[in-house]
Amino acid sequence: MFRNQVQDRCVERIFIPLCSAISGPLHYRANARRTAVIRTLTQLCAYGLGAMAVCAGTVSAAIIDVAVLDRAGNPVADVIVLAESKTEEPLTLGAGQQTTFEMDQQNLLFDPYVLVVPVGATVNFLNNDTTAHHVYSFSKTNRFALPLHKSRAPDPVVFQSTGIVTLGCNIHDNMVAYIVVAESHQHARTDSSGNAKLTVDGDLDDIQVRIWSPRIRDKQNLLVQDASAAAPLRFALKKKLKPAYNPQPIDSAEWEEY
Ligand SMILES: [Cu+2]
Repeated sequence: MFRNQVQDRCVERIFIPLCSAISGPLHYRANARRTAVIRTLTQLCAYGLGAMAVCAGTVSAAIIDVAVLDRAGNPVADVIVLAESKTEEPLTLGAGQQTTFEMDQQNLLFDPYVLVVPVGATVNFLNNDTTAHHVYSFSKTNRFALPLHKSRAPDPVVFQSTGIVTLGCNIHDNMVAYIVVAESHQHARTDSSGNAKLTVDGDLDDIQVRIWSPRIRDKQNLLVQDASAAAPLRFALKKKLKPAYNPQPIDSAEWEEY
């Protein structure tokens, strides 16, 4: 359970009734003053309980350092780093986290090339080209097609299963992009130095870290390590990377009759 949820539930179920009972007999004439006292007491109690919970290890947030290197020892940028549950209970989406995203189409390209969303997220497919696109996914877990759309926006897509979704367009073979459907909001991306900081909520013993990139050819078991905040996780890839994404934007006016 996340810290804010713990605090909110305790405030609602325990401290507000408790503090009301305490402050009631004080016979404050001014209701406003009594309300202020209750508010202060509940806030102090909630923060105290949150700190106690963290100290007791029932909730925690840790930063996991991750480094990804190619087979020559060079850093690999733009690798997606995901936290995954090792138990049957999947990680949960933290309160207030983003659940609606956009995948744009412009200059006959998808933008972004790689989009990471939590499972259950809604993705709106935009079209900023003057031509129509026909987006599809043949991915096992999230199969869909968005028939020709130009000025009319297609229905949003809700991604119900974790996994990698490969997007294509039936009209423009060059168009490709990926949607990584993650267990939760807990993910990061390596920078130009091949490093990422992954913030993880929960018990690290129950969490593993997975890396993914469309460039990586290594076997899946080499791409997962147990979470650890004690030392950086170092992923040393063994197979040659696929070429880096190097899109060639095309003026969609050339395709306007479609
Ligand atoms: Cu297209």
